Amino acid sequence: MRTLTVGAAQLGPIQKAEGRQEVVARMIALLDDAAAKGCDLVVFPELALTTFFPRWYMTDPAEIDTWFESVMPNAATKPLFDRARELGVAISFGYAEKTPDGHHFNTSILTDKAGAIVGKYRKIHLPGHSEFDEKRAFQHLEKRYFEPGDLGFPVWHALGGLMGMCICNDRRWPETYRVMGLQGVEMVMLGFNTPSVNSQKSDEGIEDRLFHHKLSLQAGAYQNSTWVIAVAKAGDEDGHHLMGGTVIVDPNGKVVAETKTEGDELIVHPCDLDATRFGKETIFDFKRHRRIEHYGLITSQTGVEPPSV
Ligand code: CDV
Repeated sequence: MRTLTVGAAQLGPIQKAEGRQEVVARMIALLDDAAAKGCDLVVFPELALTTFFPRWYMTDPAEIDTWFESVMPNAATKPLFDRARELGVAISFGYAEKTPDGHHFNTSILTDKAGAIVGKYRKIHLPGHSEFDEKRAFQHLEKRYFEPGDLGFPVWHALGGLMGMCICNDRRWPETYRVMGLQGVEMVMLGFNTPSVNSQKSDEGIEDRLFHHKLSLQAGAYQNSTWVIAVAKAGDEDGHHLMGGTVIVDPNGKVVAETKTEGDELIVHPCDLDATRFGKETIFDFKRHRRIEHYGLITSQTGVEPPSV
């Protein structure tokens, strides 16, 4: 057995006025709890340091940049890195990244147990729109504030296993898991901020949203025989409700741990990375069973093109 004890550290709402220092203090409290419960790794949500700012329409580049981090760790997050190193616990969390040459990404990182960053992922499937959309009940401006990630879907040898990351909307796309699955991924870590109502369809509420969320995670885990750790930012952020639904999914596609609240909450599960072997060596033994000669459309075409009549 190669057991990695994982803490999925859900964050409750972060209001627009809340500073990074306050949020980092909440993250450290969850980290302390996780260490006391024997965690090797703690996973936090997407854009963990701030409110989900892409709901706000902004035009001033200087104002937009206040939501971004140009160095990591920085003054606000150093206490988190320091505590993780003291405790000997690896961490993963999401933040808005501004690169030295001015690019903007929705990013997540993985550290080792000494607090060194060993993996970085930049969100590839950016949902939403880039201009103000008056038809929506609320805005989702990720395409305005971020560029699509430029690092692919890497998998890292870390923490005794093969670790991968994706972010929020990426989890709805089978390609996300399969590209990591083809690198042997044993654990996919992801954070999310999902509003509990569809901004373009008011009758799609929290029940449907949680269903689609779990459906995607469970399928991705099963079809690639990997653990999936999915961590929410939840609750009411300045009148905008985010669904919870933090879960740990095993390589059979079963939910083995789940949060009960919409606040800061830790769930812990001992994840045996060797439990990924059976699926990878039998029904999802890719080398034996995949038929890539029939998959060309997946990478040669984006939209739907029905056959001619
Ligand atoms: N932060 C996200 O990527 N949110 C998206 C939108 C579409 C709700 C999601 O897939 O959950």
